[in-house]
Amino acid sequence: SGPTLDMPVPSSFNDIGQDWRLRHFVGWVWYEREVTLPERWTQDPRIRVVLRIGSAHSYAIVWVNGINTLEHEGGYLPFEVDISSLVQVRLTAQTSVGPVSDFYTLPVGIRTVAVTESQFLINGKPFYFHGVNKHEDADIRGKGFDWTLLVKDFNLLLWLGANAFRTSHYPYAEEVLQMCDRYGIVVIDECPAVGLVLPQHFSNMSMNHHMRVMEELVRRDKNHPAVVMWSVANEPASSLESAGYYFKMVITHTKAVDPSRPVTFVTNSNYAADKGAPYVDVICVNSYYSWYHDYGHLELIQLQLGTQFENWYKTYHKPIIQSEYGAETIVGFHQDPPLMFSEEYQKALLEQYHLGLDEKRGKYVVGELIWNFADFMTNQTPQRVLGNKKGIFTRQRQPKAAAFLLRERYWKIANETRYPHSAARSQCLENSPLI
Ligand code: BDP
Repeated sequence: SGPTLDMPVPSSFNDIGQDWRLRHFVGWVWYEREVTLPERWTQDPRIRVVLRIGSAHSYAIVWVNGINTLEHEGGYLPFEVDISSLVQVRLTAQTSVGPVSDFYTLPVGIRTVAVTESQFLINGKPFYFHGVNKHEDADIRGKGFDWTLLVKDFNLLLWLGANAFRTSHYPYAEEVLQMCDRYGIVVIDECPAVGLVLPQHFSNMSMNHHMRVMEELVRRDKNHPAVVMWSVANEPASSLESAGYYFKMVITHTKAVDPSRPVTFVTNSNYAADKGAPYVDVICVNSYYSWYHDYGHLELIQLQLGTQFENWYKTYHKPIIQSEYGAETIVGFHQDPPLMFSEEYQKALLEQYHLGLDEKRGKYVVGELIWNFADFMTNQTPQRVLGNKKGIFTRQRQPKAAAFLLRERYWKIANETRYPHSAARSQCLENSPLI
């Protein structure tokens, strides 16, 4: 009928979006839904088809196939209407082009992905990842799938101007990838190989299992155009001798299963010691300068980052993504000059990283993914304050100061690099930095 917003039901449209006009809106809203009925329902005249509304507040007018069908006053309580005649009308229209049987639709997009010495190309054009790492995590819900949370997260990604995320550190629910396809968010799809740190993790048994997992991942996600690269692991002990053969095999196997996409793993090993890096298409490197290393020394970040990038590039001549960087930040902690754990420190650390990234952006650095999109729960350790607090949003999805900094940066990059002539298609897509 026109522009619409994605709106899971039940949920609060006041809370789910980032548009202030909806934050306090009270009044008429239009809710639209397309439903496919089983053929039998529409063909057998003895079957009554009843539309039941659980509740709609407070005055509702219901149209079915464009026909004003029912009005109801008063929220909270259910009401219903017999729509048998309406769905039969629709069937007649559909059968005029042939018999209709039960079906489901699978949207498939077409695009190409390629990697050069210094570029990541989507449809032949250089692409820069400006995005986040995520987790499937929220208060109470934990890892459980939740449409309301998912739509909120996508609204936040659009608000932020992000065009990409990595499914750290495991495959996410399929609905997440469906959303990425629709919203134009690019995905680095990661398998659950996190914590490969002991020599026995690189055994043949482990390797064979790893290959099977990659097959399963590719089989499930290969039809999502949003997926542009596979990540076979996060922060393995890739400097171990046995890691060389291991990653050669796992990466070669993944490429054989899907020859159309680049393959990587995310490293935190030293460039000179990493045995897996020769086999990846893109170097994805995590570093926590001024957090786990030289903590407190923000002034060293640019130097360290520059050295990191140059060392990796001169060794491998492959495009590089800064796949993690960040700082623990307790929302509401303020300190100036900045000290660790304050919102000011997170901002200052990001600023220094961005200066370092901008030095190499457009040369061979092809992306940056902040750690992390939102605070998330972990087991308790002396390094964690009720979980990991490196989110730019809190676990309740409210922005810390750094979120505004990142938003300005991502939209600036999006406006520099977005494809021209991309007309907005609907309200939910209109803000997508990718299309
Ligand atoms: C990185 C890991 C990530 C952690 C992060 C951190 O890849 O899973 O959450 O460190 O310590 O090394 O915050």
